[in-house]
Amino acid sequence: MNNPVHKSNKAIFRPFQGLLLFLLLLSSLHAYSENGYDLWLRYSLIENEAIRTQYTQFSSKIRVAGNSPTINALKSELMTGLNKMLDITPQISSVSTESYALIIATISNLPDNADITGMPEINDEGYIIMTQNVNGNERLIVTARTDIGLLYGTFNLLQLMQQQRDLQNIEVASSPRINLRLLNHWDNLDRTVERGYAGASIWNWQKLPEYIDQRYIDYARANASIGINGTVVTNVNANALILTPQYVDKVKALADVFRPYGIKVYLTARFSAPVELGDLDTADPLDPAVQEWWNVKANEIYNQIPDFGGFLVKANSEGQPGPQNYGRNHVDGANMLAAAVKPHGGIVMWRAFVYSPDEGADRASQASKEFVPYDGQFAENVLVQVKNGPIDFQPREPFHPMFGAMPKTPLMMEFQITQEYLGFSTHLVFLPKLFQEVLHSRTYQPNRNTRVADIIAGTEGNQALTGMAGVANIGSDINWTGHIFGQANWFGFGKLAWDPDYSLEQIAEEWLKMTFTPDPEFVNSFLPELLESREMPVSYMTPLGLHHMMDAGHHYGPGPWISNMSRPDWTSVYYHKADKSGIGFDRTTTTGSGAVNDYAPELAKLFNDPATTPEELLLWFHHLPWTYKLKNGRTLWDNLGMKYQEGVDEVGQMLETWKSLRPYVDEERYEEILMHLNIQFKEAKWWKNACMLYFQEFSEMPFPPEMTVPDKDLSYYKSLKFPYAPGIRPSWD
Ligand code: BDP
Repeated sequence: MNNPVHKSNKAIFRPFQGLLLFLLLLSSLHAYSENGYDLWLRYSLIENEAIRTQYTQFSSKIRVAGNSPTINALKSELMTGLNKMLDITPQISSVSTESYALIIATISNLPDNADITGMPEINDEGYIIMTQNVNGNERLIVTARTDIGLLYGTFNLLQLMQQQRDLQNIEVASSPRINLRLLNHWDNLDRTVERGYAGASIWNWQKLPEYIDQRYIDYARANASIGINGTVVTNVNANALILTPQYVDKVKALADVFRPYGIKVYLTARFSAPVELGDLDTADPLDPAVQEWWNVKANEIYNQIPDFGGFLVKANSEGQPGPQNYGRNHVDGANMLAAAVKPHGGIVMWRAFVYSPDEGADRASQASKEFVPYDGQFAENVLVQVKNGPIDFQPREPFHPMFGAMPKTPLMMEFQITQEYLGFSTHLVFLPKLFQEVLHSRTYQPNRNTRVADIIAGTEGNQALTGMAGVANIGSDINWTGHIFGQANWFGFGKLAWDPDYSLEQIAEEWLKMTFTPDPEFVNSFLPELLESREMPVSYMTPLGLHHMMDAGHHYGPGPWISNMSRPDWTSVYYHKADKSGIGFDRTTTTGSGAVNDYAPELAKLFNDPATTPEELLLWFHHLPWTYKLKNGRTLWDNLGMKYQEGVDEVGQMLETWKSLRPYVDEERYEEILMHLNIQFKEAKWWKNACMLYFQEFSEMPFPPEMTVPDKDLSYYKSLKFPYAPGIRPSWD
């Protein structure tokens, strides 16, 4: 694209006045090009005079009380933000007098005449932002119980400013509802990222601990700005080397960078580390020598990193070692590690994503079968980390039936922010909508109105430990997430981990405003597309409850024909079960796998009957004839074709909307997003064509008239191979 108006904001004289005016308008909107590195912390200059005057007034005399690395981080963010947004150099004082226009201080440090009575209670990480009238002048107060709370409050204030919100009479009181708000990086020590689509790992292990990349600081800023307070820096498919002193030194350097921002570091623990690091010949969790090995290891780590968070463990799953290798169980394994970190205040997050050795059982039931019997047996500093659905981060799954089924165990949510099964970093998909759909699902246990969100926030079980993890989509790409809209998923994850009831519209709106522009024309045009984008891949990949039909290994593109893998539950045919009689996985009680009974009886009853199963989950629970009639009176076959087509058409529509927003977005990001949308459109058609041609071999029915007929035949789609698709685990090549 070679449009001069994007290169300069100087007037360009042309004979046609109308055109000139148009160009001038464009040029003022396109002051400079951006590469996405600044995320939602761009702090662009505020041009609205009224808003700017108000903010400048509040920024005229600032007092930030306290003195700690966190307060220093806060001050530096405030300086940067105000300087860029208002083009001023703010004066920040720590001296206590009464005449400040903006006061940032913990509750115990507030001046006598600052009155916060009547504001809702906040917890230790929460904050209050409010204005007060002192002698006829408005004063802005940011207060909290702790310095971290103040940092969160300041970030929030800066976000309100970026959104150009009127701060007059503002009253915000906000506290996180979940304690552990963590990113999980599936990053390997060689800097490859399992299921990473945004370049290499941001952790430069070779240069650590001495070399501190500016990215580490910006990573911490971005996370703190959305309330994320922990990070697991290594892959769940773990490498024992990370536990050696050489690497712990490097992890310490990261922990030192993150600490002022309230972010704790966690590591993945390879269960066989005592053997692999050459010290013992067993990793049996009941062996006292093994227990002692972990105690010593924990001491070593805590000596270096006193606030180390603890361990995340993937055990006895996909080839990872675990207690079952020694005839022990998950409780034995988790509790042994928990005992090692307990004296230091650490925790263990034990993953429930397991593969049973019994391949005959329904994969959807495996975790429930293995874990539910252990309810109440885990040590008090253990959380069981459960994926949002019972299979594996599919475009749509019902919520995981373990939520609600283990009332005596703290269950932690695991979402996937990286888009392994959702088009990598090429497809625009607003995941917060998927996350909230799960969080708001009713479990019916322990109570009728209990939702998944209530269980993970601990309100049902009164548990002390609560947590939510997101598998990060972050890499060394200049824009962090490969696709600029991938940033919205990182942002939205943070907001929902803070409050699972945060409004989706608000998340989308805040992010659009801060990432692009608060111009209502722009925001109002793209907001509906963003919200709708969650449903698009469901329609063009796996509609009506279909799941796990991605091509094998790398999971890039359609592979409904995949049938020959070392485990049947890694194949697509295992999941869709298409044959001449119909399609879908029968999980009902009488004729199927019985997996419906992993849910509360109320739900099992609904899911047992196709007539009462929500249509979007129909083929998850039922194997139905191609001619089965859906609510619209059309056959299942026709509906499949219509859904696939709908997904394609909606992407096409989103692409057109984006094109219409060209005047509002700088050239670089506009073009990047446009190119990605074009790829998504092409790939949506690929999915539709490949799947419908494949299923037609079984249905033997003509495509519904609504569907565009594929322009290639099935053998073409089957022939496509992608040996170098990104994100694949090296050992799975
Ligand atoms: C699967 C991924 C695999 C992960 C695994 C896990 O394909 O790379 O290691 O999940 O969560 O979705 O452990």
